[in-house]
Amino acid sequence: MIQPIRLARRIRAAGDDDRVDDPLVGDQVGVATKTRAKSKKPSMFKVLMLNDDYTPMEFVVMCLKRFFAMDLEQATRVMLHVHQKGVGVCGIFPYEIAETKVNQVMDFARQNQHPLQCTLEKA
Ligand code: TYC
Repeated sequence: MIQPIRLARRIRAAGDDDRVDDPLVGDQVGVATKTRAKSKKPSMFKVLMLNDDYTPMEFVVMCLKRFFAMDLEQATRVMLHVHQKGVGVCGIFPYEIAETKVNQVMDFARQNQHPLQCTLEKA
């Protein structure tokens, strides 16, 4: 009687590499494997805005709208929070995005000769 060839059944998942379990090679017949490409979730950073006595409120609101995609209401709420408490969170991002946003705010403030300060903190 002819024996059917057993084929390796393999569960594939997103992030698999392209290794194949060949059922005709070696003794690993019919072994289901699941491999996953190594990926690490990025650590997140808060972007903080600091209060000062000189930067106009309208300028802070403009920064929050421009660089953090806030609408007028959100931006006004965050600006007033910073004005009253001294510091506030503009958003939480992976390191490189957070760093870029800090640089964008600081460059824009410098170009307009405002002392506005923005910084990073591990979330
Ligand atoms: N304190 C500023 C003023 O009274 C306004 C201000 C708000 C400045 C938030 C900086 O991050 C800031 N004009």
